[in-house]
Amino acid sequence: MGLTIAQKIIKAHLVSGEMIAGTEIALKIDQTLTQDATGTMAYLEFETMGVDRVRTEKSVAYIDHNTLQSGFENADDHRYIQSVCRKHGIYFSRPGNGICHQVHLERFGKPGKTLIGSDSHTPTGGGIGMLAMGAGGLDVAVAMGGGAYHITCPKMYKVNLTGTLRPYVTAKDISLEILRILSVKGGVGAIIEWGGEGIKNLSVPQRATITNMGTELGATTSIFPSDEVTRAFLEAEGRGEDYTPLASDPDALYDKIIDIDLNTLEPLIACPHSPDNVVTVASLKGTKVDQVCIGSCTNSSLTDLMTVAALLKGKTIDPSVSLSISPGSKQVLTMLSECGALTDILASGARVLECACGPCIGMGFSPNSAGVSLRTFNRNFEGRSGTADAKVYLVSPETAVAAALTGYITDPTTLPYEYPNITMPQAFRIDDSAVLAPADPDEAKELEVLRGPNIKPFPDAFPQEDTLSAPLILKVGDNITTDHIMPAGSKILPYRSNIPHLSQYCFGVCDKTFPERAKAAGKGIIVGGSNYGQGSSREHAALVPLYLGIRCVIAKSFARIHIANLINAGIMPLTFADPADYDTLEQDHELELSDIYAGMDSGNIVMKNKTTGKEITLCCDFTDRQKAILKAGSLLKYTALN
Ligand code: MIC
Ligand code: SF4
Repeated sequence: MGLTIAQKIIKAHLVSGEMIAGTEIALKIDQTLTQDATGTMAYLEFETMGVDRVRTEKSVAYIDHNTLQSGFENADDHRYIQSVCRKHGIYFSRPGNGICHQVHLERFGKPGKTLIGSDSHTPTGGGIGMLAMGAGGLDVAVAMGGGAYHITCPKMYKVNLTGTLRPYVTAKDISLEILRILSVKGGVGAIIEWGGEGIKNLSVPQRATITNMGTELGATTSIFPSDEVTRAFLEAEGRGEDYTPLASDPDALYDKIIDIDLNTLEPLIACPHSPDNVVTVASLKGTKVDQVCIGSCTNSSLTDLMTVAALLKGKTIDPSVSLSISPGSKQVLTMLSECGALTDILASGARVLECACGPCIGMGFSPNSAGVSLRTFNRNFEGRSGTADAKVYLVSPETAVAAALTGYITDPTTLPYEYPNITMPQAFRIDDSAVLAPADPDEAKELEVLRGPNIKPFPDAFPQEDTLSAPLILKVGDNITTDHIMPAGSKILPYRSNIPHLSQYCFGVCDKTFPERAKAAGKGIIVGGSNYGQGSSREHAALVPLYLGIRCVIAKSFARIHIANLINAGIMPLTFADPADYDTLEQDHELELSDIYAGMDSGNIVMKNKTTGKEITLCCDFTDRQKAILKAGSLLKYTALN
């Protein structure tokens, strides 16, 4: 039987397990990346493992999230990460050099290799045929130490593209279309391979927009073949030698096949507050817009921003709209500047921000009260922009410009301007001076790691006991994101290495009393709906509840990275045997789970609701390794024991 692209890479990296969907496999990891908001914790975890030098082919630390530096915290964390990198063999991409996924694609990604990153949008690397996956910081730390990455072997989905995109219809619209078809849960447990003759006309930056946003489907990752388009990109980056061709076998089997006809695709828009809440731009025509933000790891490539500049050239934005543009990397910004496109952008009235995540993670540029903000980003979760009642819509750069120019949601295909068909350059401008190499091993031994006062110890691990008696502290609904559990934004993000401080904001979007109530109870259980923990890879969404005493989360279903983070932190994730039992549970019910060890082996744990007297069967599907992690109390403890 033939293999899919992902299966070929999995086969070449399989350390243990068999390539059977739904079973646990362990993969050798070639490359890792971290960003600063998750990186500080990941490097603290790496340090406790006592490994001198990373054992990957390449590990890179990026500073791109926490760049506001409104106090000493960010700068201290950057200095900590820089010093850890120099000592332990990790490349360090300085603040200002760009967003991790954009820079990694430009300078380091390689077809056929495995990459894990402590950021959920690591699948961006699938745009050049890498098997690139988001992971919790601890999993990345283990991979840096040479350990394998454990995942559930995914199912294989294929999306076939036919036809060609019409002017003003873009790769972002393809991403929104697949979200419309599959929803934010539709990719859970699957890898999505993109193919069909329609991909021939998609450049690597366009492909990377699609694999980046595949994260919002809940997919393990998304991947394109490595073909002549990939070769052209790598050659333009001066890395032709990194090219290897990669394609699926003609008789490869897929669990699902979806066809999308590019000829008939229209500009699309995701409405508040979910990336799969997709309608046509035309259907919202005339909605007043207050703010437009262009950038993020989804849409900040040179081709995206050259298109934006060409559309803005010689025009000024509507006076009622505030427009920000954040280039994805120093390479993008430098090239925009050298060809004069930056001048066109500035002349239009746009505000040019740093090459960083910026508004995407609520680091500045929050909308006005109840403001309508059109963003080229990948997430529009409630409150993420920093303005609680803002209405954030996700769009392509073309639709963003149309709104900035007119002040209203406007279908860009109706603009009276010829479409600027910008193609990728033959050669990018290469300057790696903002990537600092690590010290050589002899010098490294003498180097000191520099720690600031914002770095606080991790919460204690709690080995799973055979009985758990605890109250239900919080009950939430479907599709709870890690932005609900552990919000980010400019006030909170600087404290990613300070769990006690972060804990005051836990679940603030859902219930501001949660931290106080959880702490007072000392031990607690959370109940959630389906797809609990979707979104970010932040392990803080497990570590902070752990600090507040949460020992178990019971949900209808979980998102992939978050369930791994819960287990790594020693919090037991369980599902309902009968989802209707969710309705019988209420906040403050006293719950008791007994014979947990036997239940972990049989797959069923019985929970008694001591308040109502009802018995509820809960399910788990833990591997032996996961059981051992929970019994040890955390992956760190388990790693220390083995
Ligand atoms: C995000 O887009 O939500 C983030 C911020 O990049 C996160 C990482 C984090 O929370 O630090 C992600 O996607 O994993
Ligand atoms: Fe940064 Fe936004 Fe991309 Fe996350 S989604 S890595 S915050 S740009």
